[in-house]
Amino acid sequence: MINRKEKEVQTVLEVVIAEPDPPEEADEEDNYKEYKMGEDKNFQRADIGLIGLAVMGENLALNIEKNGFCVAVYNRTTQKVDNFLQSRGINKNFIGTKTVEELCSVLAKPRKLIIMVKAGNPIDQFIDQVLPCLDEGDILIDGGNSHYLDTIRRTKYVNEKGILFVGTGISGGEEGALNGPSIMPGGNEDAWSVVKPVLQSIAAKVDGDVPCCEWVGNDGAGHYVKMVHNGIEYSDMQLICEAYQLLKSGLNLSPGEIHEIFKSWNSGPLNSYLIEITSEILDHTDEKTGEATIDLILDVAGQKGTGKWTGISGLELGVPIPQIVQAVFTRCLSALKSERVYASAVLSGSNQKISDQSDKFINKLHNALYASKICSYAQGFQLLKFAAEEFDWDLNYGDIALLWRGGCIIRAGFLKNIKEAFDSKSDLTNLLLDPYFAKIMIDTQDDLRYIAKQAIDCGIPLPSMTSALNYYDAYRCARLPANLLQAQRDYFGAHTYERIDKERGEFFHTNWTGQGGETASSSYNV
Ligand code: 2AM
Repeated sequence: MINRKEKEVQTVLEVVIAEPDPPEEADEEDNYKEYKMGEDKNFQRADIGLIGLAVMGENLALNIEKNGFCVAVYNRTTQKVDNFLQSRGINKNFIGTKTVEELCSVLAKPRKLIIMVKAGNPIDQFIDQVLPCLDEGDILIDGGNSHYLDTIRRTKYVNEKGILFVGTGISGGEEGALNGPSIMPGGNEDAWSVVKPVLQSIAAKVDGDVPCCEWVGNDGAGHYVKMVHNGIEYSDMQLICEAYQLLKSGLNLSPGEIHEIFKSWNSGPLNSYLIEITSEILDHTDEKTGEATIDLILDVAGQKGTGKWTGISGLELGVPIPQIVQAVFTRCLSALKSERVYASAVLSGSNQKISDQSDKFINKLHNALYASKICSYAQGFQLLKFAAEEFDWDLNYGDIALLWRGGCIIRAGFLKNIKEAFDSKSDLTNLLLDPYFAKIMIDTQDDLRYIAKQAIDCGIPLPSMTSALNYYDAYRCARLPANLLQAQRDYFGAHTYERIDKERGEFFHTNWTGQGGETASSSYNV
């Protein structure tokens, strides 16, 4: 006998899962509370709910179910619920629901609901729709690509109604969602102990059984870390593309030859998901034409905005992340395809060719790519440090490196070394100052210079690697020409400057022309 108050739910359960009866003692509400998640497949109150059966939601639901949990699913277009339960969800521990009320009524308490709907307004709309059906202590988990400021706002809003909110970054695409993504949860820490068993069980694992899922921090911290992950991803991809272009246009290598190079690089310090898939992409042949697929793809890059968000945050917080911003702009430049084609016939470049034998060049290119990658991660982690200060997040950078070690798009062998760097010095100012990475930079910087020079001489664009080199050289420069910049600002705008022979914080103004007054802009603003 199913002892249910909700008649509708009973009907749905019978139709959808047709599972045996729950244990007798589970009839009462209190017993539901005691019921441990995932323990009894026959128990019909779901461990967790998932809203939004698009690609990520569907795969995530399957991942949660296969880890032993009963998942109630709901989608605005309810036909998708039926389709799912009749296809990939068939004969599995899912409960299909057709209304938000029904969804909430089948969930064990405290309710845990993962929202996988389109980022932006749809999330706010769904929150408003679901709130009346929830009780104090229930937990809403936004697993989409939400902007961290939205997550900060939503955490506060939902909290005021007595509900706990978790905004979690989930990276790894479709495959990761199904088999183990990297999960970056933030929000109300009170929710962590409740959602931890589910989230850690479905996350990617490294070193055997270490989950790539750890509590990140308050309100928007999880989504912020995911955003920076994406910014670094933009930069990683751009660096790989630059190496590809040098091998293709500089050394005139075929896709097959470049495939072999990336394949060999993947077994060294550059070992990473992105290098691995690059190698596989270059080995792919178009079925129709028999040509390398890569040569048939239009060179116009798309973007969904998370790189831009990272760039904007860097600008707002005043953190130098030139490679991430450069990667976004390089995508924008690629989009000007017809202009570029026209310009290629109008504007001349260089006739020089790469002068060295290919083996020597390829080895140096490997090191240049590695050095540039380190600079890019140094920028990403520095952005996190400034954001932690700004938003009062207690971020653990070693843990963040761990979260990115598996499951996500930027997963890479060297994140283990980044974790070690921050674990041994949690207040490390910049990754470049960690002894392990400082040594690599010192050892590889000449190769980065060599590659930059070759590209410049041959007229091959190298925006991100040269940006990395400039970052490195500027960061290690004890005296930059900003003294002149300050003088210029003071000359035309009386903006004042600090002096090397005085204490910091004391500001001076010079009457440069003898005609301006002594009034500085601190007291006089044009
Ligand atoms: P749909 O299938 O009804 O379009 C990705 O777009 C997911 O977000 C889909 O599951 C989609 O549902 C859902 N979605 C988009 N806008 C939504 C909204 N305003 N409310 C609820 N779900 C929405």
